[in-house]
Amino acid sequence: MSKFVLKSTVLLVAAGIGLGASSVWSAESLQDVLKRRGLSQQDVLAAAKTYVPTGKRDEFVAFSSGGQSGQVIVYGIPSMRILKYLAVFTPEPWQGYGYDESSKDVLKQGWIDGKEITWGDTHHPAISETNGQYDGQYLFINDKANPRLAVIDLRDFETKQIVVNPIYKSEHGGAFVTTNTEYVFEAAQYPAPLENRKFFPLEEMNEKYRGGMTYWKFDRKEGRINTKESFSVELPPYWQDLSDAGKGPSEGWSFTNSFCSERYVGGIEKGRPPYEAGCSAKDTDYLHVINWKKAAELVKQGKAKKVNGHDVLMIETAVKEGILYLIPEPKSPHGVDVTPDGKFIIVSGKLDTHTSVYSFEKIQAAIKAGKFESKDPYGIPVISLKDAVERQVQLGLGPLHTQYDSKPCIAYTSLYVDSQVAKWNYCEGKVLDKLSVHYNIGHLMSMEGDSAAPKGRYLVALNKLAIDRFVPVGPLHPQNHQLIDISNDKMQLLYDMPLPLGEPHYAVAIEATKLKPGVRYKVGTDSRTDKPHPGAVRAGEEVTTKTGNKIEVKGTLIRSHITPETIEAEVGDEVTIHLTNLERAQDETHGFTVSTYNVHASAEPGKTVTVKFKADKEGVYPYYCTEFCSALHLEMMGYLLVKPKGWKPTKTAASAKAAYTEDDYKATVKKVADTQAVIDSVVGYITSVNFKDFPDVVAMVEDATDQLGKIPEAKKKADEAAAKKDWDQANLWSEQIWQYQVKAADLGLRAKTYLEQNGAKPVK
Ligand code: RUQ
Ligand code: CUA
Repeated sequence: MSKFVLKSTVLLVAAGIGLGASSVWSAESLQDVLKRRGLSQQDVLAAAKTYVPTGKRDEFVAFSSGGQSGQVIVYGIPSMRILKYLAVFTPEPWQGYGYDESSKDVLKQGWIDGKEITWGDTHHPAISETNGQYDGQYLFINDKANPRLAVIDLRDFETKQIVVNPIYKSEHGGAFVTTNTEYVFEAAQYPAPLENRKFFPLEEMNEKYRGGMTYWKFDRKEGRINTKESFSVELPPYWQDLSDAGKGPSEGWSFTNSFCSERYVGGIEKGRPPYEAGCSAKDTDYLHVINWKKAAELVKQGKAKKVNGHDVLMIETAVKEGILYLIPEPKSPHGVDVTPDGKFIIVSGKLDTHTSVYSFEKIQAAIKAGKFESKDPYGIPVISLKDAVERQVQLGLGPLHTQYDSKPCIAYTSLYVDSQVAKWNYCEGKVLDKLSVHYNIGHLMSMEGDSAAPKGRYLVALNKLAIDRFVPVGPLHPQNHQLIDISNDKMQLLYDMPLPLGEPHYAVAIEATKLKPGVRYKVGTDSRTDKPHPGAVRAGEEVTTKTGNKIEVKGTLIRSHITPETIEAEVGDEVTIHLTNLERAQDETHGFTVSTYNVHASAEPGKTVTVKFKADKEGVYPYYCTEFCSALHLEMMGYLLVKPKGWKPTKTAASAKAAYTEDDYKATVKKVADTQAVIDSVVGYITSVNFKDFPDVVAMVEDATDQLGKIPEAKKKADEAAAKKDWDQANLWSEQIWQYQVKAADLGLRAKTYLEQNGAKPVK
């Protein structure tokens, strides 16, 4: 039908028939559109660089912090199309996150002091690395507000683990990974006593408050952080900020900024100057330089002290063992970024117009020579700035973060106050180009731009303010990510992308081809353990059991019914429902909810999910599939019947007046036969080509075979009923046969289209 309409429109236009050539919309030329929409050549060029036509995909995938939403936002580059929100620290209903049992368990790992926390302030995502390069296997992100770190498996884009920092009360400089993701680390932010639930007055800041650096041991085989083998290095109560891991020659070391090394204690309400004044009084703060490899060995040798049950290497030990050094850095620094070759560390001071390039070689030489300008109040050796710095470059006002290009020595630094990106050469100390952004850029991100092998091409400016860029939506503005083309000498601003979740702090982007997520689970998988789910059943094995007041349902989901279709309970029963999605076709997700019981699950193909609740109110509660999965999705439902205690039925299933006649039954049988002819022709086509070479088609064929496999059972029931002239039953079971056929035919047609579009070849 739609093909026909399209064709006739084309014909009309070609023949010049219609309302006169100039008013035929489809004949509008590019020039006409430019004029009508007021676009310049430059705009069209930008559009051509970002437009991704239907059916085509993006080159890069960005993972952006979702800020206070506690989530991660995934979008494509250069189209800037949002692909997904990943539920991390915050319940997210669509994915069932926080509404089914296994995801509730993940969120529960993030409870602190027995308290449920339902949000997070995510700042810095990091992709796992192999030899310093993004490998696309895992994503990590921190929560600044409630010091935590999450592990997301990029095989299914699900959050698998949340760990609570055992000694911090706030955390900012994470997540960062070491060259082979041996450790994921995070630095503290606001100093506090390390011991949990311990009070010391602010006047004892210098003695009792501490910062720190935590190295979480990542077990790649398990895909989880091993908390037992993780440790921290105690640091002075300087406000630690961002960090980065050494690589290449600097591998084994980590670098962490700090500000407020004044250790100022505010109190504006007592007439004292506020923190913002007291924390930026000095001209320099400290870059912390830590040999984490040696620190890990020292911890293994038992040189750490247990604080809250966690290994902490104390400042005194770290100094004695020569693994901790400080270097002055001007002034209130924020970003610290190791160059791709690992030779330099670039630091920008928020209140300084310079960006400093530190040389790892010089730092090592000073350490080796024992050449220190002083010790800080905690006895940590301080290397002088001039002994460590390679050069300082004047970039502009409020430099913050630096990212790297695929071209050697080229870096991009965000200038917060100037609202600009500076492109510069850190080997020669030359500014090459500047581009204005809108407005007040924080982080910036080039493609794989913090790895050992940046990919260049694009840069995204993560702006703090959007101001006038978008149609107004009230005082709370969307965030603004601006896409910049960096493939030429001059940067070109291409696109403004409003992000409806805030505040995104940092983002990372990876080549799309490096991501290899699955499209289905092995049938009966618990996605959080990656093992067979104990509540999983196959088709025909569905069962409901009751022991005491505990009801356990092991059911299945397949287009278009939930088995079972009734769950009977008495008030006060504890109900556990496990559901296995039997589908193998891509994107055939079913959802599940029970009216008013605040449960929801998303069961992607093959997954088994569990919801649990107490049936604490008498009544009738429909449950249903929440994803529009098929033409009869609305019929994919059932009833939870919560009966009063001791309730007995007064009526048996009454033999109501027959609703269907023999003619109805015969008509249905005819419909079934006609549909079978369609199926046979589709099957004929599929088996005539090399469909087995296409895993997606094989999955669809399996699903279709599943559906067809249920027909004999239904046919037997229909035949038996017809023999007894029970036309109701005979007709309804025949209708069910037709339902199985329709689903099989739908899958078959999808498979056929796929084969035709992907060049299937005939087989003999
Ligand atoms: S922040 S604008 Cu990374 Cu939390 Cu710098
Ligand atoms: Cu399954 Cu809708």
